[in-house]
Amino acid sequence: MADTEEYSPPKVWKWEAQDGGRFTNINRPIAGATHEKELPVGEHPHQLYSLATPNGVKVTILFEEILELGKKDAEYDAYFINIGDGAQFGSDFVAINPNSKIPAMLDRSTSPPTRVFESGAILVYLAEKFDAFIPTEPSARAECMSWLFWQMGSAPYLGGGFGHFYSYAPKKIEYCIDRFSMEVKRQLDVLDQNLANRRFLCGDDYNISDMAVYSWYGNMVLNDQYSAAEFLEVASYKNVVRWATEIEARPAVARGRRVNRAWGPEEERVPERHSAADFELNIPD
Ligand SMILES: N[C@@H](CCC(=O)N[C@@H](CS)C(=O)NCC(=O)O)C(=O)O
Repeated sequence: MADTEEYSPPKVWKWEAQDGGRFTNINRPIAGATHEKELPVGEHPHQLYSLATPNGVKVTILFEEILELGKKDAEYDAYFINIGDGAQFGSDFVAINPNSKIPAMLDRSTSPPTRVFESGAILVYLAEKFDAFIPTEPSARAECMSWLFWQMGSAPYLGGGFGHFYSYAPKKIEYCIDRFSMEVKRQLDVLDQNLANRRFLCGDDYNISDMAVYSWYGNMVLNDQYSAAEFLEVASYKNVVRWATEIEARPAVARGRRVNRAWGPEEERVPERHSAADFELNIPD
């Protein structure tokens, strides 16, 4: 990769071997499947193909929250998609998500089965299907959608921008780190000010927007995402920390965070989830 200071873009960008850091081997400028690959299918109505990243866990948290309400029709099989190995470019996966990113879901309780991709769309689909964690009154629903879409639009600055340049890029580029630190701190302040007078993002009730925003920004302030807690002084966003701590203590959230996780302490991992019993096989202390 050329030095930022010296790099002068050619007239036409070419796809050449690049030193893109951690994701170099899977980055491609074209869409579509790279290989034929059948996906496994379990016995439940919902088949989830995912990974315990922030975009993945917001969906498994919602599944676990709905199941916690006793809605057994929300049962799901969650399969591990190894994006480091390029599993998101397999033919069956691409048929569910042409964008080749986790999470991707197939609802086999409809005929024909319904595919859903984009984590925000999956949250809305499931919340509407099970009439849970989504307000029905139009103003409350608008507020919920606003915060949900805020997350979908904002988190790429946190992950793809800040996280990439602070943690993953092959070298530290001050301009990029400054630009995205500024934006992420502004976003944390947006949340902090909103939560100053609200228990949850939309007021008194916990909903899918909390699950989505918690998975990114809650994880950031509580679990040192990108090892940047000190750098971004995340503890200073006290309302965000208080809100995230309350959400993280929910049993369904604790379970959802473990699904499709194949890293971290062995006993917390649940790489595949097919029933509640999968959590008991690895009970954390
Ligand atoms: N906007 C998408 C983003 C999904 C996304 O970026 N997923 C990442 C993991 S968190 C992924 O699958 N990356 C694989 C790749 O880029 O090839 C969503 O919210 O579902």
